[in-house]
Amino acid sequence: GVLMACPMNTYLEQELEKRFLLFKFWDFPDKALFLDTHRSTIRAVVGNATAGADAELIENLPKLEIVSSFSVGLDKIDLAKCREKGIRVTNTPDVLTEDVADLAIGLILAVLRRLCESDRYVRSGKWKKGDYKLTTKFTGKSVGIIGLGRIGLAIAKRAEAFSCPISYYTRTKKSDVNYTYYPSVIELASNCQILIVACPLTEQTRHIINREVIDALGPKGVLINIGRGPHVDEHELVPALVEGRLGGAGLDVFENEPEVPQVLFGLENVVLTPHVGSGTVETRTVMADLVLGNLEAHFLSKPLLTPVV
Ligand code: 8YV
Repeated sequence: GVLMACPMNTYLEQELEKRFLLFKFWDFPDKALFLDTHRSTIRAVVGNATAGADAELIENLPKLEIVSSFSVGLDKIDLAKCREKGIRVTNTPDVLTEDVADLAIGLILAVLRRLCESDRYVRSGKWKKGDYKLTTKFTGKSVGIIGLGRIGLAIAKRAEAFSCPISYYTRTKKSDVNYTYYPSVIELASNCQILIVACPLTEQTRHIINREVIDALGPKGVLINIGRGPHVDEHELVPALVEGRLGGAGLDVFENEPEVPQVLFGLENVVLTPHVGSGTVETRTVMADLVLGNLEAHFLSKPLLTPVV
């Protein structure tokens, strides 16, 4: 049996149903009863950025062999517990890199060139009456990236095409890139106009965007988050945007998504998207095939396609 942790993709769900005895966790409101009944049947969990396999679920599934995540991010999986118990873990790296990087650039352009506000301006008929405000140029702006993994590098490559000087923060300096390195997020934020969060969510990166970083980015600075909501301390971000202490933000992820702070809905210096970085038909299909391929490889005792643990 395979347990799907939450709804994620219809094609994946259908294909899992064809191959396995599929349990959809959300079909069972009484989780304890469900686990009592099916604990010895479930050998795999399919999770994503919303729900994965925490210590409690793992402890409740004694026959669990593999957690296959429909995401590159692994923050919803207790990796230490999986290692300890010999449970394999896979994710979906590489296949979504370009879409996420594309969205990061899209959010920058949407915030600086006020694309969403402009669209509302035309639709509402205000153009006929009006006096449209000028926007802000993207080409040549300095871009700072937190996390220079696959996604960070893909964003850098795109920003280079916009003639942007690139700088970055990672725990250790990269020897194979020519971008400017800053050993702290504060220094990075002080030296760039657009700051992009593109690192994994860990204990060390939770609230990596705090009051100090927001102040360092400043009233002309723009924050882009295509990582995870908890990278940003929203209790600091929201008032900074309201008071104009931060110039703007393009946010694809939120601390308590799908809950989004209501105050943001009234701000024109903010562009909000519903965690859709990898959300194209093309990419989600390849991600689903990767989840299926990993499960198939595991159950045939073949090498996993994208193993993490
Ligand atoms: C997905 C993601 O949104 O890959 C990740 O880490 O956040 C996303 O690609 C999500 O897991 C899809 O359900």
